[in-house]
Amino acid sequence: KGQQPLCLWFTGLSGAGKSTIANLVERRLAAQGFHTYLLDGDNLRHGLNVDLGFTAEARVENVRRVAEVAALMVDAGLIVLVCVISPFRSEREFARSRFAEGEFVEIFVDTPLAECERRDPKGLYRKARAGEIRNFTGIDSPYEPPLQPELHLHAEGRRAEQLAEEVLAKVAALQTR
Ligand code: GGZ
Repeated sequence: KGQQPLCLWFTGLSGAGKSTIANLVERRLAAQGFHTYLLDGDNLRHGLNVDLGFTAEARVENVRRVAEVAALMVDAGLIVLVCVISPFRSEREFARSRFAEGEFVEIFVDTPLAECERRDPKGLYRKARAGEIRNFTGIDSPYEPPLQPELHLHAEGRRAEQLAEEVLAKVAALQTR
């Protein structure tokens, strides 16, 4: 049986939970027999995007490359999960433009900055506050929240498993159309 290829585009602040949720979703989809691939911004920055930093220009290029790679993978029939902050609306709209109608699913992992900062899993917020890191999203670099995402995950106080269920329900709905 065929699968409806999709790009599940997770956007949100550093520490919002994008990768955690996407990993849970991917595991569940794989267990259901779907062919998937997870593109994680943080990992891609060690390879494909190793030449890019965090200026606005670099982020634009980062998101452009990730979108193009995701589009190739969707073309190959995969369900691609993309985790990048992708802070600018215009770049997310560019990403959307690379896919056919209905193939691009923008998922806003909406965790308030205060909560991301409390978690601070890599100590990056602390460094940004201390001025040791410049251009940190939410501190001294902007994040433009999606206005009409396909899925808005109100993530504060909810478990990642629960949020993954919401994504899986969306994917299931899109498979039966
Ligand atoms: C934001 C930064 C920065 C700055 C390093 N701003 O939570 P993480 O650590 O593991 O993932 C973040 C990752 C962001 O890369 P993206 O490719 O997703 O960003 S973008 O879409 O804006 O191009 C974070 C870490 O890199 N990181 N410095 N200054 N996040």
